[in-house]
Amino acid sequence: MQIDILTLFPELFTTHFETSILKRARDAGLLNVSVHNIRDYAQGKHRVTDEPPYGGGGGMVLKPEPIFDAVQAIIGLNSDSNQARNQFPIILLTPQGRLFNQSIAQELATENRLILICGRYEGVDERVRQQLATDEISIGDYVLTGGELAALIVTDAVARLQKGALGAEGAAEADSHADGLLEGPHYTRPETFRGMQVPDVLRSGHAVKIRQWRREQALRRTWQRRPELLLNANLDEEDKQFLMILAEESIHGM
Ligand code: 6GU
Repeated sequence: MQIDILTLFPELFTTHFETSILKRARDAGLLNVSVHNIRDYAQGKHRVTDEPPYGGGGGMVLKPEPIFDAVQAIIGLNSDSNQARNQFPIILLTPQGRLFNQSIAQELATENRLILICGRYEGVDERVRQQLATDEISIGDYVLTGGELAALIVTDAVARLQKGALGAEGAAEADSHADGLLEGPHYTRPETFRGMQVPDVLRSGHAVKIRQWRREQALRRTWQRRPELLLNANLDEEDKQFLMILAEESIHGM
């Protein structure tokens, strides 16, 4: 997969992509991330990328031309941004976008290429949304100074879903949120730490019991912390029965 990131602050991206899983994904040829400076595509001696908004009001707005020109140069088309729009997602990172989650990450992970445009300042000229972006993504209901951290988050979530990016086969399937549930607890050595024991079942070697215990822990944790996730989770009959038990426990104040 190829990910192109357009930003006014390319230096914000250097360290993250050199570490751990992302580096492995790049080294294995599963992923290539290219960071492009929007300023390189701005015109004139001063390469202006932002200007005050029409109609007044404070702040600065990113100009459309450098962003359109950058996308066209990156994808190597001579004229028509509509051609590009049909080929792969061109995503504007903005607090007004759809709220990013694991299911959007899974959707994006199936693409061959993504273009991520990082907004800055008070915003981006509306014509970028209208004629260039095919999607708009926000990472949460709070305001950041720019889309760069959001682009890092989207890239990280998508990269680790590339086949072979994670060490263990199936590691991504067991993630929190992968099936709509939070993950249960994990333990490693030592067996006893400051008087706290690893649950017996995890040392039992009994694969079926371990699976069942983990499933129940995931259901319990989701029930306690994010009950609204259960509405869209992938649940079988056994899961539902266990949730009934949890419901009864809470009614009887256990
Ligand atoms: Cl994508 N950009 C900015 N500037 N703020 C945000 C965001 C994005 N997502 C949440 N807050």
